[in-house]
Amino acid sequence: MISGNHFKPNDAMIIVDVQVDFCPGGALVVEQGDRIVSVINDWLQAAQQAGVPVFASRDWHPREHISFVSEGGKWPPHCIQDTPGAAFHPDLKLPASTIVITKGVRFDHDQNSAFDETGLATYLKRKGIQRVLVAGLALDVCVLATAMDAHHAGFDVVLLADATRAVVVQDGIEAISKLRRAGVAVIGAARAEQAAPAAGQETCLKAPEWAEHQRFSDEDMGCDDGRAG
Ligand code: VGL
Ligand code: ZN
Repeated sequence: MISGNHFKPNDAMIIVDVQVDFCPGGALVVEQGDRIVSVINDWLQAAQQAGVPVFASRDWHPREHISFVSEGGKWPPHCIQDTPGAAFHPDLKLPASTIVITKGVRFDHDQNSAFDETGLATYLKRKGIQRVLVAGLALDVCVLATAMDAHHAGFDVVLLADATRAVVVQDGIEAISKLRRAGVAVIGAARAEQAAPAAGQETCLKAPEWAEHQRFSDEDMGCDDGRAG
């Protein structure tokens, strides 16, 4: 269970691209992408109870977007504006107050990060937000870019490791390493209390369930608890 005391007063949640096309059966499948939905719903419920604002980004490409293989990009066509694949996952329970961030609409470059030319950092600062909790798809692409940009914009950042999955699992593990090295707190749902660790307390994380069959180094996860590596 996730309770309101996992939040601090100036928190916001950023749910990245939990869309049909990134889930099994979609156009750009993230393996187990759908499994994060119930985990995120628990966080969303707790966020609502705590009065924590929720932001949800969506990839929202024009047809023939430059990120598509046909245009010299690296991805199959996905999340095309107003198609069923671009919809949020049907089981995702976004609060009515959710602010949607639409990205990937530009003709000149892709926007992996929810902060890329969206004005989001400006808005969050205006609202006094100091820390963002980030979850969603895909860890190695848009979640990584969003969490990194949030960090560079001066926010404290928490990645919810059980509420994300990668296109390429190994790249997801590298994304976690990179984020940790940058100073992002990485927490698992089972250790949700670490969303608000005591000052100076070392974050120690088990390998998330999705990566348990992979080899984790101590550096990836912060400590060796016997499950990792
Ligand atoms: C994403 C690949 C292409 C993502 C978006 O949301 O992570 N990945 N476009
Ligand atoms: Zn895209």
